[in-house]
Amino acid sequence: MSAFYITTPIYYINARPHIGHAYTTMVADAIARSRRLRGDDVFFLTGTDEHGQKVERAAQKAGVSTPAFADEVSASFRQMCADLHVTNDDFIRTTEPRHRDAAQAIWRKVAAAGDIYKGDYEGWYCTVDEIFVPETQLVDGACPTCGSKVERLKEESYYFRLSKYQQPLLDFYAAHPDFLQPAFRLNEIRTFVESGLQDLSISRTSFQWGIPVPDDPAHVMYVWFDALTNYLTALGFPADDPATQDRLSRYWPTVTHLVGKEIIRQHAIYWPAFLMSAGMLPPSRIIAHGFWLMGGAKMSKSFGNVARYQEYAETFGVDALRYFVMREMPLGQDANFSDDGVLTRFNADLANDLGNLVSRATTMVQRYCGGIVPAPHVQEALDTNLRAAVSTTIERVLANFEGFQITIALQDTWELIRAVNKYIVEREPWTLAKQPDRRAHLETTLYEAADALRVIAALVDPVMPDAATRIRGMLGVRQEPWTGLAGGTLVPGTRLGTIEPLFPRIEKTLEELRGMSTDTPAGGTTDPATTTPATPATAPAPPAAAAADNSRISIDDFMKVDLRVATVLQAEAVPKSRKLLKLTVRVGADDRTILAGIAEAYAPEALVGRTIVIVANLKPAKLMGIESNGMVVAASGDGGKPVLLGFSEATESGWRVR
Ligand code: ME8
Repeated sequence: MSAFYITTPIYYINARPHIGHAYTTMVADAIARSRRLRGDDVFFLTGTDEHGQKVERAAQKAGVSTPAFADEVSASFRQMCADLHVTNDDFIRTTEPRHRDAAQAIWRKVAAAGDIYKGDYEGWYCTVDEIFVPETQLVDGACPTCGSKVERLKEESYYFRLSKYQQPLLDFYAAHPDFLQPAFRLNEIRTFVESGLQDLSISRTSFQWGIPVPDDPAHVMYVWFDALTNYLTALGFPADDPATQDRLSRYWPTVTHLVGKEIIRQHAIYWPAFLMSAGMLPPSRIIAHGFWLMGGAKMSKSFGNVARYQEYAETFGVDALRYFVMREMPLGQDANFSDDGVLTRFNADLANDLGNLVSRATTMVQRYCGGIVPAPHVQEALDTNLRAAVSTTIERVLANFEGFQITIALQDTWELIRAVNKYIVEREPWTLAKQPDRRAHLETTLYEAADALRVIAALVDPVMPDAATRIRGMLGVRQEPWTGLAGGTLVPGTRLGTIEPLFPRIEKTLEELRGMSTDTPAGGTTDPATTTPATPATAPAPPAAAAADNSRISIDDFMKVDLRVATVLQAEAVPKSRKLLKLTVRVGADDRTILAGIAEAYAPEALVGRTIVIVANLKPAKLMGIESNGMVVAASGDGGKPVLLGFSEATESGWRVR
């Protein structure tokens, strides 16, 4: 049994989980499940990264002690795992004593190697990403990664001799071309390392919420030094009893770190260098995935445009959410998260393709064979082709899971689902059932369809474990390992279980479904400190949890929002939308279309000629198939109707509002 260790990043606890965190965790879960199905000895780790200044500040803001704050938010990530049927074997918190011991032990090893020295740090620091930003990389004085304002730091600091590891890292990359996937990421990292590495500040003295540096408690460790060690803590490091040694050598360095692309540097440069210094081997694999975007921007708590997983899981089901994210985002690429996208995939792929197949295959065995799987009798081209498609799909899906290409594995599976549906349509069992002399064909068809469905259930199992279990329940079969998975092994005579609809089609529009405006992301929250590109003027007030994330913004941040006086030229209702109006507005010399969620408060004709205020520099967003170029600004109380901004003195269209 080969050992397979997979990790997610440990998540910061300055905000509650959103779809981005849920995504990485669900993908890691699907990979872990697929490896268990293959018979591997899997260890799957996730957890929370709890130290650092921003957590200290977030707790202060929430008016609770830092440990109490950490307990509460960490629990919400643990809950996320349970909610999303994630099968992690451990959940690590960096505030646990086992982790403090591990981080301090690594520090001691690195110090013993002569790679830590004391100096003074002066420079820029991004508290949101917890990274030091060289002056040359600042973008308009802000962090190049998240756009937040950086802080000037001047303090005594311990340094790690990262520069010493430039060549060893390059040698390591050369010897391990699969170390970082997708491959182009390794090229980027190589180029970065080749351009020269500076020593890294790895301690702070200006706050207390961290792991004390061994023998110098005035310093706490830089959060990344602390955080990266978690991957070893969970294996029992630094204990050196035989059982822990055994565990360590079993799972390390054969680990797969699944991370978002923004933290590749920490994982592909710092982490291997720390380990090399400590006399340990670098991790064997890093898989970097892309970002979920919403309204064109990265979904992120610091941008305030986050979708919460709970609402999607509630509305569509956990399996449908798991399916959507894994089907929609190919490894390494960015993808757009939209309500429309989820609903479309639900109805097309789950209700139509898979749901129909399950319903047809099982009800026909019920109807024509008394609920007992018949034996296959004939082997015509149609049947052998289907069997061949089943075998090829098994091979492809297993290989794609092994290569972490879950999206492609799902595409392969759906090709098979469609092929089985086509096979049923071509054979027309409902016609065969009326022709007693064609009973052999009828039974063969029903057998082959049910057998292929059994295989399909096995192939979707890592992504949609509940659906797989339910399909198996209907077919009257048990979960089977992927080793030995093959077509034609369904035992004739198997008695079907109770048939139930798998993914009933959702006929309602999203608006009807959830009593919401379709232009509001289902789980979207607004953050008054930031602009939410796709959020209409009538967005709900942020929930308390999101409010705790807000930080005050600088005048520079505010000035990024281009508010302008505009005149409404035309206004009309948007078909099928309760809340939206389509406005044509003039902003200076420019006419543009804007969708506004104000239909419940204003009749279109009452708006024509009116002077309003718009956000002019929002990225365009498509709502109900119409591109909106900007956002109308309105005031609204809790649950109240929006009230458009206007002026009591004369203004001109195009004037800036600030
Ligand atoms: O970076 N799209 O924690 P974090 C896809 N504590 N994935 C996303 C995402 C998005 N829009 N937003 C977040 C940290 N993620 C550190 C990690 S590891 C030793 C320390 C996911 O709370 C993605 O996996 O900011 C990303 O890398 C991670 O959440 C960042 O979580």
